[in-house]
This record gives sequence, C-alpha cells and structure tokens, in this order.
Amino acid sequence: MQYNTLESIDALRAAAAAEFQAIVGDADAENFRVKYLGKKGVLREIMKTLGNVSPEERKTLGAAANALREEIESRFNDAREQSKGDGGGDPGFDPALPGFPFPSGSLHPLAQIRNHIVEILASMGFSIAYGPEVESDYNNFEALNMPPLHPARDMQDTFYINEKAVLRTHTSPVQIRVMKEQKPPIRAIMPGRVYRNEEVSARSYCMFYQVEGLFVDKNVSFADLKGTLLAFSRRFFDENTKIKIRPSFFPFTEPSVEVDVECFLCKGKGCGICKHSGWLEILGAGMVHPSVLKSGGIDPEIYSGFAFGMGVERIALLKYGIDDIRLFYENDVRFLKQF
Ligand code: 2NL
Repeated sequence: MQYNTLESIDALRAAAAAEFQAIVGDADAENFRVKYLGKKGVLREIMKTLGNVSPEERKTLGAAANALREEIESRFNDAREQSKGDGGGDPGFDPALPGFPFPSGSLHPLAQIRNHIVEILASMGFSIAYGPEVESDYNNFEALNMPPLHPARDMQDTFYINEKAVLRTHTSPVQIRVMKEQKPPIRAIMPGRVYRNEEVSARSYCMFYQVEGLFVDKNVSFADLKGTLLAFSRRFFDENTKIKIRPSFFPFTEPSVEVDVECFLCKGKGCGICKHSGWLEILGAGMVHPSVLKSGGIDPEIYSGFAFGMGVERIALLKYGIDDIRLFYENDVRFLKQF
C-alpha cells in the first residue's frame, strides 16, 4: 500500500479505528500496538514511501502521518490506562461506568415494626416462641380464664373451625403452651397473626399481628412490669419517653392496666395523632391471673408473673400517621413503596 495521498492516510485512520474497536484482550492489544505504533509499524513505514513525492507534498503528508500516529498512540494509551485493574485487559470496557440500576424490594411496614419490637425485647432477655394459628378452644379461652359462657367466646367475635378449634383470637395460647413446657423462670415473647370475626373497616380488620410477652418467676412484681414497659418504650420511641399507666380489665390478668406513651409527634402538647390528649395508648398488660398460672401448670403460691400484649397494626398506624388499617393488606405498591 502506498501512502502518497491524504485520502490514503484517512483510509488508514478508518482501518486503525475499526481494528482498535475490535481489540479484545491483551494479545489483540499487543498486535495492534506492533502493527500501528511499533518501530516497523505502518506509520513509520509511511515516512519511507514519502521519498516518491514532491517536497511540498512530503511536508503535508508527513505532518498528517505524524498527527495520525499521535492520535492512535494517545487513544491506545488512554484505553490501556482505563482497563488497568479490571483483570480482563479489555480497553473497550470501562469498569468505572455506573451499573444498571436493579430495583430492590423492602420489608412490609408491619414486618418492620414487628422486627423492631422483637429485637428490643429479645435484647432485654426475652426468648421468642411461636404456636399454631388454629388453636384448641381450651388454650385460646378456657385456660385464659374465659369459661364456656364468657362473652369473648361469642360466634360474632371468633372464627370457629369446629366446636373444639378456633382461629386464635390472641397469641396468649402460645403462653399457655410455653408455661406447660417450661419451668420458671420464664421470659418469652410471642409474635404472631391473630383473627377476629369483626366487620372490616378503616379501624379494624379480620386479622392482625400481636406481640405478647410473659415473665414468670418467684417475686415478680408490678414494679418489674412497669420497669420493663418503660425500658421498652424508651428504646422503641425515644430515650425521654414518658409512660402513663391506667387501670383496665382483662380476664387473664389481675390487676390489669393499659399503658399510654407520651405522643411522639407533639411530645405531649396535643395534636391530631393523639386526638389532642398528648398520650397514645400502645399496650395492655397486668399481673398474670392465679387461675391462668394454674392452667399453665405453675403454682401461684410460689410464682407470680406479668404479661403484656400489643397490636402491631395500631403502633404502625400511629408511627406513620396512617388512617386506614386496610392499606396494610391491599398490597398496593404505591402504598408499600413509601416504607
Ligand atoms: C392488648 C392486651 C394483653 C396479655 C395480653 C396474657 C397472656 C397470658 C396471661 C396473662 Cl398467658 N396475660 N396476655 C395480658 C394483658 C394484655 O394484651 O391490648 N393486646 C393487643
């Protein structure tokens, strides 16, 4: 090939560019370097053919050939510099370019709240216990001080599978199972799904999540219950949270209480979330009723205990300022994406 016109040098540029694009790996790169940039490479050979042209043409063609050599050299060296460290030695591959975005999912808001509750209580020494969602009528009601004619057993409130089995209406039957299986000291929490035969509305659903806790040992007092719930609230909300304890009633605890925390949004001043009271009701609790300890095979003359229960949905509604519980179960990604 004679390179005695500017066109022929342009053709060489195009050929070099195509070969440069096709380089894959170190061996290709070395062949390219030898062919175009080496001591006996095409661009040095050009200079020898310039003897056949006029001095003026020689000047133009020489300058064009030099420019092309510098151009190829700098592109080659740039690519070699960029491919350093990618292991493949492919100058066409730039490892510094951003990757393709990969959409990642996230935990359901209820799972996030439940995990947070469980992590705090587990770090305080509570172990985690699970039980079946289809429970015996005995474990769900009778053992918890709700005898056959107790109003909570009404068909209107409970999904009956048959005369002896129900969809559990709380996680407390798991506590009965734990008491029967273990000797005090018992310190356990039971997270899980429970069912109520209620009309579905913005405020209640036929299914929800609970976390209950149980502590049984010698000399467990109401002060231990208060200390545990205060420590929990301060970890879950913030370290200065205040709690308020009000008398209440549950068939399975005596005395029974309801626990309010100072509203985390307005810090007690009063706002829409706390209905201008400054307080939010977050859980129910009490000292385990002696007949419930007996059902669990524990002697109430020797041991005492406290128990507490909270609804995960309720806490999630409050924390995120959501006004309709059904949103948690519709799986609308526009809702779920926000958490
Ligand atoms: C609430 C209130 C509560 C319990 C659950 C319990 C279990 C046993 C014995 C005694 Cl085996 N108590 N659980 C006690 C008080 C309150 O839950 O509002 N839950 C959403």
